[in-house]
Amino acid sequence: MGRLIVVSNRVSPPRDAGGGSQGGLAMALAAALREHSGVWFGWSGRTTEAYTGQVGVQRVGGVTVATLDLEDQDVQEYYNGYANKTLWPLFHHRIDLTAYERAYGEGYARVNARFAETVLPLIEPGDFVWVHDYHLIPLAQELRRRGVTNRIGFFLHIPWPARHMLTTLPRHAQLVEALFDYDLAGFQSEDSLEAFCDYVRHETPDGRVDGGRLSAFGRNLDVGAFPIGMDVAEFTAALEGATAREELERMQASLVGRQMIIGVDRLDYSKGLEERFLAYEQFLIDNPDQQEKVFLLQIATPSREDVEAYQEIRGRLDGVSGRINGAFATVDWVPIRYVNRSYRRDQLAGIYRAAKVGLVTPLRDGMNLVAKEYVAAQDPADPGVLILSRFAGAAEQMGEALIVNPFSREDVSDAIARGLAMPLNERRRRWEVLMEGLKATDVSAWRDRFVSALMAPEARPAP
Ligand code: ADQ
Repeated sequence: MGRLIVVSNRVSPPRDAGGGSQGGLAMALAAALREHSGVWFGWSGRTTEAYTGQVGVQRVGGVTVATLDLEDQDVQEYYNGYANKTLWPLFHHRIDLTAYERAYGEGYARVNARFAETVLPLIEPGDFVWVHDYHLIPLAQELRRRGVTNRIGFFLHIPWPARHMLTTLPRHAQLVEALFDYDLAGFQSEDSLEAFCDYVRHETPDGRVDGGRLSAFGRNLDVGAFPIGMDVAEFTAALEGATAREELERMQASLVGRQMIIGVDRLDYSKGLEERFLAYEQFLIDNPDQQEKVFLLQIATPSREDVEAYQEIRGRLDGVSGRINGAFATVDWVPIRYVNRSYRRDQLAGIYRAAKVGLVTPLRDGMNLVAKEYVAAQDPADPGVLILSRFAGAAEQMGEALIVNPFSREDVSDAIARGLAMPLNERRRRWEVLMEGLKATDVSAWRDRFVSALMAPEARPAP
């Protein structure tokens, strides 16, 4: 059996075998790489004045990691540009924020070619290549041009956009055609898979959809929904550790008899934070008896700060949270605790557990692992309630959450009221179903499903 070569924009192998406070995705991929004695390849995160093409190889936590430095122009055009100012907003249906600049497209193509050139010597006959996310859609095409015939799979962590959104992108057909150089393309949800099939059916001259096998541009592509899971075992262990327990006690002491609603997100316009604050304000207006009895803790860690849209949303959130706090706060109660720092996973576990309601209301999200982590962190004897946007991929799997329309303040306000008042037996019944689902579809199951579909396509069960 060949080795597994994982390629992603950034590499984040666990620093030690246990993984410390790192995320489940890094842990899951590292475990697969150890099992298949593979290599994880990606950008080092460093820039050099001029591109060198040199690859740094290291062993980290039992995994071979190979990294490439990029030059400043690459980072501007490929990473900040095409990836984060073009594809990210477009795939999250924000064409108002999408930059349609040729230079970005050229930088994207150039960096994908550079990735291909540098990873090429690492690929041996029989190896399997697994490419991650929107940064690297054309990578297989670049590898094929260089003679690679190995099986190559692609997994998209973000949603695939609706056809009419995608067609606003100049050269959209090129982007989709590039996907047909993979052997397998995986999506987070049935919704994303369906949107991709819809494009192939209607926008390609020879497109055909036959179950999980598509054909277009004279080639075939296997596709499937592979909803990513969380590392339930790692998270449960973290929850039992001293840090999580201390954090839980600290949070409980700070409640002073109030109920906490929690939001945890990267500070990103796709996460619906402004709409969430306004919906919570609506809840305070609709339920005056609840004022001073609840508060919202919103943890939002700044990200992509070089991109203007992120600076702008940060400014707006400062404004909205400040206005709501100014309007409703009393001498000993602040309605929104808005925190811009990041927390370790074991701290987060304790914080989630102290919250009566988990408020996860992205406007559009590939999956959303915070929804899953909130559920996994709950006390089985007295679990909290998850409120989840219908536009998160997670909603397809988590029907026992209170599913809401994040664009409707009233809808979210009603759900908050319902969640806070939900009787224990209903909370337990819903939580048990959700938790069973998390365990059955955890990150190892996701990885194994994808890797086996890539390595042994004939063994793949019919969809
Ligand atoms: P993200 O958009 O980053 O990921 P999400 O899945 O919600 O979104 O979070 C990923 C991880 O980051 C979670 O483990 C979470 O705990 C952590 N995290 C988020 N905010 C944090 C904070 N403020 N402090 C500390 N940790 C925080 C993309 C897609 C998602 C998809 C994932 C995985 O956008 O839809 O679920 O990839 O495929």
